Amino acid sequence: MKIGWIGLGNMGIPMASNLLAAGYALSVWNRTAEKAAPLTAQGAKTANSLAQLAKESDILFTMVSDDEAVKALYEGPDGILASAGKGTLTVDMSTVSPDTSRYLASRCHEAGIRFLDAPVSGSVGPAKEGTLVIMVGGEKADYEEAKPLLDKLGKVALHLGPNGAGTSAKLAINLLLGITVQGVAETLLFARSLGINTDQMLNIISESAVGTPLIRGKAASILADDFPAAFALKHMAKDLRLASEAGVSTPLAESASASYRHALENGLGELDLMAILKHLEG
Ligand code: NA7
Repeated sequence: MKIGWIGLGNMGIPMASNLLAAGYALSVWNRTAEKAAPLTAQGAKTANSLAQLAKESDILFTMVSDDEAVKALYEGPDGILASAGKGTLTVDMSTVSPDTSRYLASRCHEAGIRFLDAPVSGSVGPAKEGTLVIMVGGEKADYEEAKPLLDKLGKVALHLGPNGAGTSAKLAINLLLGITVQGVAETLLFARSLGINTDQMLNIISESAVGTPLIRGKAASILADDFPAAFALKHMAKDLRLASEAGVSTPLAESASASYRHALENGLGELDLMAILKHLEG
């Protein structure tokens, strides 16, 4: 089975690396070709073009920024729809709107190409450890075919229903993530205003019923006032925007969405989403 991987950003690199480490042969392609270097050092082949990779792969993973990026890969003149052979199984692991997943699935099906939406919960740490939570929409048989590979990327890979079900679940879990991180930031600033220092407050949160691995995992970053992207704030702003487009009443998420959007406008998009704290500090 020939495996192709497209998208070598913060998430794509460690994920593709895990497939290589598991012994799978992999060919990769990224818009910015230099980013493939750590993977070629690990034994990956690089494709000369997106079209070549799409043509040669039996299973083709995409892990890129957003709806526009995924559509560009599929619909471009030398893209996946134009180049992949009939029966190719494509697995889009990017976080995009459920409408985009369903649209691309239907374009793929018209072309005789198979399509799974399989976005992940978990940032760079779980991507490196292979402990992501993978949410899959599409045909059950296609899911079962992809599952041995997905199991190398995540601790769980769940089939949730037809195309769009994976991306729907992803927007739901990130709605909770966005609200939680905004809530932690507000809590710390509230406590600070009342004279409780951040170190003490983080300790209290960690020991309390609302202490979670997420919050404990952000503590060092918060205390150092240093926010390298485990999950970039720009992606959280995107996910809450996509959630709001679903037309469901989510008052807290809408408020958090405005907050992340303003932080993005203030130039914090490339930092970790926890940098929402910097934004709220003003
Ligand atoms: P990053 O680190 O921002 O990486 C984004 C990747 O997407 C990177 O490989 C980009 O290529 C690629 N990209 C972006 N736009 C395009 C277009 N138009 N065409 C082709 N490739 C593109 O994101 P993460 O790895 O953190 O996240 C990936 C997804 O997981 C995202 O949906 C998150 O919400 C969750 P580049 O290297 O810039 O050439």
